[in-house]
Amino acid sequence: MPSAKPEEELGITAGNFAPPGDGPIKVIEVEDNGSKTKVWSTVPKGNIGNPNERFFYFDVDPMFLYDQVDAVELTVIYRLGPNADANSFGVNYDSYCPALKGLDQAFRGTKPQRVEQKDGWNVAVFQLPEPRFENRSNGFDFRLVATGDEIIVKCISLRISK
Ligand SMILES: [Ca+2]
Repeated sequence: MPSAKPEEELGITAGNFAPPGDGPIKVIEVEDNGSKTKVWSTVPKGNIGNPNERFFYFDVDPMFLYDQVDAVELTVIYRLGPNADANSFGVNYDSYCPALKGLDQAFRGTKPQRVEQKDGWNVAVFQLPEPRFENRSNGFDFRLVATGDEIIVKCISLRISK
């Protein structure tokens, strides 16, 4: 099962577009149950496109999808900054969906998850039907999306859906 967190990228690699690129990120240290933990945070991307958007890109080891599968499940342990739009957290991913074409296929969207703002971490589980993961999302396989504030990621993992 591919997974990633800072300094432990096992089949999933975090992308970084330096500002003012499309998806700049950095590693930060946070308090987590009394100890310091490294997590990723997006950073504002400047004047490219909508400055309110946050994108966090990921690349997946091609061996994960060497066969076509119906769907994969993406689990993200995360929180969003306090000014994030509560209904904006979602995923865009490279899909083989035959009903979509071009960029709509390369950046197929999931339904956004409603974000509960609370102390600690949220867990989001996204179903990604018809995944293709051939680097068509700006050179990556999928990206997390939110608006209004930073996306802070502790850990991310993928598995083939049953
Ligand atoms: Ca890839």
